[in-house]
Amino acid sequence: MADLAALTAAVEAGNRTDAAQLTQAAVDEGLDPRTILGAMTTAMDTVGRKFQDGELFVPEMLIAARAMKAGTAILEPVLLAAGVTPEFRAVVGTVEGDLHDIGKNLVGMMWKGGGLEVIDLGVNVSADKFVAAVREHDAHIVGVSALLTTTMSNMRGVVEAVHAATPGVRVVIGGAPVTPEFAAQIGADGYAPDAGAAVDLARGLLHA
Ligand code: B1M
Repeated sequence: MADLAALTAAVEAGNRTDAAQLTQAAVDEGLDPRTILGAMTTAMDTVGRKFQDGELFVPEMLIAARAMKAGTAILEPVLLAAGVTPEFRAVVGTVEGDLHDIGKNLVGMMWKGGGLEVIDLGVNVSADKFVAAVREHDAHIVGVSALLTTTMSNMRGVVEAVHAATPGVRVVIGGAPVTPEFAAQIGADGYAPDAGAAVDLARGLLHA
């Protein structure tokens, strides 16, 4: 019998072999793919919470995301065949001039783990590129990361350009030098201090 509790535990522990096998077993048994995905999302929610609380660190979060990827690789064709697609799409990128991508990648992984479709534009992304990607993918939310005090000022241009070109699309920001006060100052829709909090922030904004 499919063991979804074990699947949740495997993803949380970052065990990708078990995550893949347990996902395959659940698929073979004909379980609703959304239920299987839910078991993995639950694990990533726990990982995000523990990360926020300082109980887990970056490596554990990365291996959990990798285990979830092993499961979703099996699940994706089943979800597609069942006509299940993520309700919301997100565009993420590191702001223009900035090449740091580890935090941005974590946010992207956690958003995927939280059920969003994520389009990752990489690093050194201009405001125009963010806008073009939002239009191309009909995205609902944009996540912008900056690690340098010299590049965080470029976030203002992204917020303004996305809001002007695609009203209603939310822009959230984060990264080591970024503060909630700065986010408010540049008109961003939100700020998250870490990748776990970014999931709660996106959910709150998208379901508002
Ligand atoms: Co650079 N670097 N770096 N660097 N680098 C820092 C950021 C720095 C603090 C080091 C220092 O001086 N102590 C400093 C910035 C100083 C400042 O501006 N205040 C610095 C500098 C100066 C530079 C260069 C200018 C160095 C030089 O060439 N003279 C240069 C800049 C290049 C450029 O970007 N144009 C540079 C280059 C590099 C490397 C390429 C060598 C490498 C990046 C590799 C890569 O990313 N692929 C690198 C690294 C690794 C670092 C440090 C050591 C680590 C950054 C990191 O990945 N942290 C960093 C010092 C440090 O932080 N201790 C440093 C781990 C990561 C998980 O954390 O990205 O903060 P972080 O993400 C967190 C949160 O911030 C948040 O969630 C994550 C955790 O969950 N978060 C978001 C991030 N984005 C978010 C978005 C959100 C929400 C939350 O919503 C969308």
